[in-house]
Amino acid sequence: MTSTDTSTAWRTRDDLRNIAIVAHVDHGKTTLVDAMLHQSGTFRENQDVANRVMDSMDLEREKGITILAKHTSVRAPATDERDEVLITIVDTPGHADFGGEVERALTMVDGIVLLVDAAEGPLPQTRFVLRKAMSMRAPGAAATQAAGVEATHLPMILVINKIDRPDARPAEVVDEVFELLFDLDVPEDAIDFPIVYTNAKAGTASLAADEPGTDLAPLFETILGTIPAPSYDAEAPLQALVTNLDASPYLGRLALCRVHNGTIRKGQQVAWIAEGGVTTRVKVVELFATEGLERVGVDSVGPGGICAVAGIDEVMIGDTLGDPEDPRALPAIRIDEPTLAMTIGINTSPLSGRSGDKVTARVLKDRLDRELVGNVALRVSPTERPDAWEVKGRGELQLAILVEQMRREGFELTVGKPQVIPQEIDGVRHEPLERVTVDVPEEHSGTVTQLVAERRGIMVAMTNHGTGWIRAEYHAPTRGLIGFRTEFLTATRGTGVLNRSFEEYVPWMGEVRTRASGSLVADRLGPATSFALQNLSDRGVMFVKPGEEVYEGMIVGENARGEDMDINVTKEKKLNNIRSATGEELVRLTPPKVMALEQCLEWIRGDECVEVTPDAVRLRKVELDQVQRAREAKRAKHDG
Ligand SMILES: Nc1nc2c(ncn2[C@@H]2O[C@H](COP(=O)(O)OP(=O)(O)OP(=O)(O)O)[C@@H](O)[C@H]2O)c(=O)[nH]1
Ligand SMILES: [Mg+2]
Repeated sequence: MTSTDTSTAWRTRDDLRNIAIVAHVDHGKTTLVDAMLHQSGTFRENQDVANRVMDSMDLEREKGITILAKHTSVRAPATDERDEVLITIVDTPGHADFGGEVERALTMVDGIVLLVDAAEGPLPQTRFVLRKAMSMRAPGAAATQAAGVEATHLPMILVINKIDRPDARPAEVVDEVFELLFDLDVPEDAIDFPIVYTNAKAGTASLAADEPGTDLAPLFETILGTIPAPSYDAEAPLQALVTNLDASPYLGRLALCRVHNGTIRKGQQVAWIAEGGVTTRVKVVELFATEGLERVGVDSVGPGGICAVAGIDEVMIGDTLGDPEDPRALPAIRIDEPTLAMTIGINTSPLSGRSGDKVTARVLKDRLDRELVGNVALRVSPTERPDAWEVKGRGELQLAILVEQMRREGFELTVGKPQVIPQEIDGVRHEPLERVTVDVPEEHSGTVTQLVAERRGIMVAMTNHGTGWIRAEYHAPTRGLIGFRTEFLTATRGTGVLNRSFEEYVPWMGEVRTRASGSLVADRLGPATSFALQNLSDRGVMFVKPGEEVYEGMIVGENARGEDMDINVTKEKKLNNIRSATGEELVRLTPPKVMALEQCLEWIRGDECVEVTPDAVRLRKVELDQVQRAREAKRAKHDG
């Protein structure tokens, strides 16, 4: 911070609080926000409000997970002791692939609610978000620093949620959170935080694990008492950090800002300080604040406030809006580097253009560029091909969600296998390592450890809760974990639970095992026949059903043996007069294995890719021509 001489100018906005709710996936963040909205009188009585109302994107509702961090605000009514307080709550995603959203959200707030499931306890993403929060200073931290206190982390409240679960073990889970904090080596004052026990579904909170609550009042009071009001330098000029972008059909791009110092006013001229310090004078055309789930027009937003600004079409996340007479940039938002890359190109299969209307390289590039604007954790770079780009992100799910969204918009794409992004550190090649937590029935723990070991994973911890289930933690390279989930579920007969999160970069770990099976590859164009599929069924598991169009180079099944095999699935039975025969064959045919897009991306090998269209997801070889492919395979073998 620049101000060293103005310790007397620090003020606080006691009428505001800004918090982020962070947790591992599914621990109940969005459900808790629902309850907070309901109990603060945000909705009209008997207003019909959807469950998990903050999960407003189609894909969020379908998958039941939060993908983008979003904020809302509620009012804590005045009491005898204090005036009304506006609490802005940022709901964040728990899935590790969307960690960039958490990093972004933390730049908007002055404290966190760390939510932990009362039965599951801390999991990899709990660790990730806690580590982030513990390494971040609140925007007003300079104030406490000016008062002689070194604030090195965001203040927090621990919420133990799902206290109603029959297998809840709140006391143990609290201990596990303390262990986690010690393990993260946090400063001593970070260990001192209040604990609230909640049932988010019922909307109750209590300060004691064994006393059921009646409403969320204890949580609201704890937030007001623990999370510091935003502080600001009363003598500093306007400084607002752009923490997110949105689009309005009428107003164009909206910059979501956290005001750090000064006041931003509708109609005023501000200095827009972009990356690299490029400063432009722009007008605040419209200014909005958030009330519940609505955006409402306002005339001004003061320090500590969160607002949306219209009028700056090219604004980006991390930019600062400042005083034109005295523009001062705020520190940029730090986002971890992407760990995974895949190529996305136009659809080059013989069946291209059958269902999508967005098929050219130009529309594809435009779409990817647009995605970059709001998605801080993604990067796009050119490849040697003019019609394909390398897209980098944090994980398979994040990349798969992008592809799924584009597919729904009418795109046809060719998507390559996700590959880890190595990093050169001190001249040595490094790769991402993840912390993997598995919960499995005791009898499967040996098999799982062996599977992880084959992928160069090492067990770092193991706990037996005495319930017949084991929790084991491993360190394993991301490279080895691509495609692991499917194998893990098979090994545990679908009972196991697997969680992963990025840990650190480590020196390249050498070769890792990938899928053991080969591919069954169609050798010609045409519809698959039940006759051919029936005859080939002993070769392995089929992915296509009779009548489905296939082409040369398309993967139609998984070979039980290690190598690829070209097969003809279009072969017709020699015609005779007994018509009933085909009917019988249809009945006997095992149904094809259908994989979701994400599974497909995990399943393919380096020389394979996925064809994605609005109507179909097909697996294929990168090189479709079988003669060419055989030649390449021979050469690869020869080269060792
Ligand atoms: N029994 C019980 N279930 C709960 C409670 N809170 C949430 N759930 C359930 O837990 C599931 C996940 O809830 P969400 O609110 O979507 O969890 P989340 O933390 O927002 O998940 P992500 O955003 O994907 O990380 C839902 O089925 C909720 O109904 C609770 O207190 N008790
Ligand atoms: Mg959520």
